[in-house]
Amino acid sequence: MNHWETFLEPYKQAVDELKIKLKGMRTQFELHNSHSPIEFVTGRVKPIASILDKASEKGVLLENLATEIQDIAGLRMMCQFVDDIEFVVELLRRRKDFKIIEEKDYISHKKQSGYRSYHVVVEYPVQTINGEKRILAEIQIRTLAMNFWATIEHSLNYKYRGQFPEEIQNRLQRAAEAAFRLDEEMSEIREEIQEAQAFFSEKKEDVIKE
Ligand code: 0O2
Repeated sequence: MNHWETFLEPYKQAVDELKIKLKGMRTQFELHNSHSPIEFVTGRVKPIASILDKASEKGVLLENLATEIQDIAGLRMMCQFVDDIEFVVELLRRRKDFKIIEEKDYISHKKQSGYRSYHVVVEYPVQTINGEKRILAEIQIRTLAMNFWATIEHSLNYKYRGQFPEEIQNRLQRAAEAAFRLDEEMSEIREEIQEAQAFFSEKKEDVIKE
């Protein structure tokens, strides 16, 4: 095993374990036939090149990566409605299997770019053959609309390396506004959407029973 593989192994384990645990939350809501505030969960270990880019941008020394780069292990939880986000964060706060060390609310305080999301940085204990290793992981909680915008902006950012042409910049700002309004509109008709979804899942169960 080379140095990077050894360094990243506990992060990989943490992402795998957390993905199962966070997806388990969704399954529990489904079993109780209640609206799941969690639509889907994804996770990844940051690629080495991105770790190095971020370290050099922030002036972080290689020996300080584990403490200074908080999102080497990254999880995302997508919700249908903005109000679901606070509920999910509260569920995370109540858990006993990790410790929240920081929360960043980019929903009440959106970033200059237009980015909106709620970030929770946790300290997660990974059990290794050499004992327990506590590592940092970042859980991003966002709506489907916020995720759509962030995914597109992220790929454009990769293409333009942060130096967007003015027209693209303006369009991204307008798209961020549109995503914000979409979330607002969906919240307004939340009750109707949930009734329709409950009706649909009952119908599906009837078909399975038949
Ligand atoms: P990737 O490829 O997703 O891993 P800080 O030191 O706290 O000010 P830091 O460490 O960048 O800053 O933390 P922050 O602000 O919580 O952002 C970490 C991650 O949030 C980013 O990781 C992105 O995933 C996401 N993010 C933050 N701002 C934006 C944005 O303007 N647009 C998009 N699309 N995503 C954003 P990375 O390493 O940048 O990228």
